[in-house]
Amino acid sequence: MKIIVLGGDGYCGWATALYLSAKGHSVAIVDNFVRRQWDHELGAQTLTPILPLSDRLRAWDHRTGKNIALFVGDVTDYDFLFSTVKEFEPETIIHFAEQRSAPYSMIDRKHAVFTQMNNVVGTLNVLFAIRELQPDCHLIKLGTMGEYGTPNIDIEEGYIRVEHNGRSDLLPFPKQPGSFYHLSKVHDSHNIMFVCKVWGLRATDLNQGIVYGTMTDEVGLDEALINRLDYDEVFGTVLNRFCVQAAIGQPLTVYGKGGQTRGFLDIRDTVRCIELACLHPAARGECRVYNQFTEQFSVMDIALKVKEAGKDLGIKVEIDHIPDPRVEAEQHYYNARHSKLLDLGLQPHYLSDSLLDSLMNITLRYRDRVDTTMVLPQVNWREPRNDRRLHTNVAAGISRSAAS
Ligand code: NAD
Ligand code: USQ
Repeated sequence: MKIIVLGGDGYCGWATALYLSAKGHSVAIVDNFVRRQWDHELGAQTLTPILPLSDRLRAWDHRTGKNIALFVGDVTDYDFLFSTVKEFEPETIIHFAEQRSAPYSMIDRKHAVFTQMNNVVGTLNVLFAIRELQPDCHLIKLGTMGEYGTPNIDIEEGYIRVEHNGRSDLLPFPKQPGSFYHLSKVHDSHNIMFVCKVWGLRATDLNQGIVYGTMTDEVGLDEALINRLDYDEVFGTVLNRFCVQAAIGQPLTVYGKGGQTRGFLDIRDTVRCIELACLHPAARGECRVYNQFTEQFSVMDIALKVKEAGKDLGIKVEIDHIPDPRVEAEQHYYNARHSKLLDLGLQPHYLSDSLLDSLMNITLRYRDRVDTTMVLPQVNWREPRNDRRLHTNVAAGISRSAAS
């Protein structure tokens, strides 16, 4: 299959591009390296020392004899996207190329506006390019479980049957997103659903939970192929962050009570879920929604698991409860369905002790690279920064507010 991976230099995209290339598909990566720029902006860097993309691709070619094509550019630039799709003629486009951090989108007005423009405009461009050039192409779009929020009823996979005043309909599941980033995904989902209906495009919207881990079979082939592992407060996600915090002997930063419950999955399951979606495309005019996670845990469950794993490795792990910088329910009902990818054949890697040990071992290997000033949360949902007063970069703003 000819597959374009938009955002293939990122965390999920890199692992996916290698996995699909290893399976014999013809893969092209599209990326504008903006994720690497955000690290510069924030003064952060991945725990693992990732190489420039051209070096990573050379290493992949050298190791496996497989070539991954590269198109460097911005998906919000329609001329660039158009020429890329025209040249590569993909049968599937996997769209990871968005700003994916909730805290980044909540820094201030500029970051909120940028996030929604980047994500919504990029996705609209992808939809128009498919319609104009490859109307049969299957779009696999990364959404998020956070689109649903935490309703007090079971979460369905995309749609819910509603009975109202004696009538019944199958409707999109209600959305209660918790950040400008999560909202951008809701806007995307509506646009995708709309074009499947009006233009007959085929799409799979994968509402993914929080991904953890960094190792896949392909990434593990060579140090030059190593994937990113973010631990900073803006881009680090909770389980990856807790493993790094344990490795450097800092208390785990549980926000508030830690009863916030989310869906989680191993990065090895991310790549397999994408493959399953590729191999079983949506029909023309169909907009499928799959909930892509394998287990649900509360933040406290995760903290206690990391503490336990620390014991096995002889590390004493402490847990701190710090004021929650986000506006979210700290205790709530959560039960989300996730059977459609299992029905297609997903065999999950559950969060076992051995898996946590291996993730902790990676964080221990690179712990000298950790910048401890990047760990505590500074972005506050209730108090966005005033961007008119900010003429320096965000990192400077963050250290100023930390100092005051
Ligand atoms: P990432 O930031 O590591 O990767 C995104 C990549 O897209 C980066 O390489 C970036 O440079 C690129 N990109 C962004 N905007 C672009 C643009 N306009 N043009 C070209 N390239 C652009 O993110 P990730 O963790 O790999 O997440 C990938 C997708 O999966 C995102 O859409 C995210 O919302 C979704 N997702 C991620 C997680 C998670 O836990 N990481 C969970 C659920 C959903
Ligand atoms: N949290 C802590 N302590 C921390 C970090 C986070 O208690 O040090 C809490 C947060 O308050 C939140 C939960 O952990 O309740 C998850 O936070 P997160 O930063 O791990 O994940 P989130 O912001 O939800 O975003 C991540 C990805 C995003 C993806 C989303 C999937 O960055 O791209 O869409 O996970 S989901 O959570 O299902 O929406």
